[in-house]
Amino acid sequence: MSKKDIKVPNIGEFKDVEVIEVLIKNGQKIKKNDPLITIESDKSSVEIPSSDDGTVISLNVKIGDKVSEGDKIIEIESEKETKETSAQELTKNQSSKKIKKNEVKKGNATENIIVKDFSAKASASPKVRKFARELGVNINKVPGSERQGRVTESDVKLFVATKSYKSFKDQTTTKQKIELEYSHSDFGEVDIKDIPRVKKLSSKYLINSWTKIPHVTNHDEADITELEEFRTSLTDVYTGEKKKITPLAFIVKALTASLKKFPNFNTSIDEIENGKMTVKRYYHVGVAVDTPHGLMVPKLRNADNKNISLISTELKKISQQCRDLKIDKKDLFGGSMTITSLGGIGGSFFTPIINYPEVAILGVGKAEKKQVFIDGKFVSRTMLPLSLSYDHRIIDGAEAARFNNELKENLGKNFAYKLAV
Ligand code: CAO
Repeated sequence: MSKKDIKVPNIGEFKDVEVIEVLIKNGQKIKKNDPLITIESDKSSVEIPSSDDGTVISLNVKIGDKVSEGDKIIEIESEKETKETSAQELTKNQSSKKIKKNEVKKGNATENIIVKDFSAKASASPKVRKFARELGVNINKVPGSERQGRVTESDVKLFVATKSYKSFKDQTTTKQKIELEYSHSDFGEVDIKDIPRVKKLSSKYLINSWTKIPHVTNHDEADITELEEFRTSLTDVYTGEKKKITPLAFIVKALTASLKKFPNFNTSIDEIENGKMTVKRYYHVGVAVDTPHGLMVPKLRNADNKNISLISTELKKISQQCRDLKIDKKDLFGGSMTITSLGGIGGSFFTPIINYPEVAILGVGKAEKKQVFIDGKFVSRTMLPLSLSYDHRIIDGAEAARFNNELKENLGKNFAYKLAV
């Protein structure tokens, strides 16, 4: 047994570049050429493979770190006798498809490093290629979202949507272009900063949603007076201390109950042209989390089968994982419907953008005490602002208003969630 450091080899012009994926864990057995990390420059991304077999005993990089040649990625324990580990050991037999390997010097050790460059020949299934051809799209220009840049049908759709938006924008922003003839710095001092990676990634989903989905937002208010009395009275049975459960856990529960009555809200339309929609039988509620890196939307899986305490615990866990960039990528996909709550920050109504490919999103504002006219007199009630945006292709305004009524019922004084703490 011997210990060995695996370092970043010579990677041409990639210097001080960001780690965007860590593909291995502590304790994991790895083989020579297994991908360890993915790094990304402005133009392309690169997977760094292992130069040896062994078991990972320490992980020296995390997502967001900047690395250059010679930086230690991991330490491994090898069963073999120690051999000199160097970039020169990297072999040419990388099984993964090479997409482009310019930027790598001839005879250099990094020949088998995969450089993904979108101008190179795309990797895609014959079905996806046919689909792109039918839409008149050059598949080699489509950025692939799968590992090693493989292009999926959704990537092609997103590419088309983004292009249509761009040409629409080009046609409609002539005036703005004239204004942009001036540089920002013509008017004073400015700083140029990198747009955070999470924001860059989410922008394509936001544009896709905004340009493809005809959004409508219904606003309403739920009377959560009794819910708030109940929530703030909760104490831990063992310690007697107040339980720290925010209204959001109750809203998740009320939402899943509403989704069960209104299955249209738990659907996705992948292709309106083929006349099909997917009705989900699961209830995975997405929750928008504000992180220093940008907005992320992890899913609370099977929220219908979980009690309020468990939902609250999981909510804290997944939001922290997002903030630490430790969330599994898969946990950001596969949702039923999303809740975006600004209740802890402030504000009442807003117009949330649907988290594509879902068909609805619930915006929640800050609950406030208000004077409400009930049975001929004003009474003080705690009112929660709701902003429900929906895809008008599938959901009609009347159905949305009924959905809000159901939601208000589930958050209201006959709250069934009481049984579910
Ligand atoms: N009305 C009144 N008070 C509320 C409330 C509401 N609707 N929602 C939360 N609060 C209170 C909580 O009870 C908590 O009070 P205490 O400090 O007294 O315990 C406080 O506000 C802070 O709550 P929180 O925001 O930390 O927790 P949460 O469970 O409500 O939210 C999370 C968790 C992850 C959703 C939140 O931290 C967050 O990131 N919010 C922002 C989401 C966002 O950016 N959405 C916009 C997307 S569109 O760009």
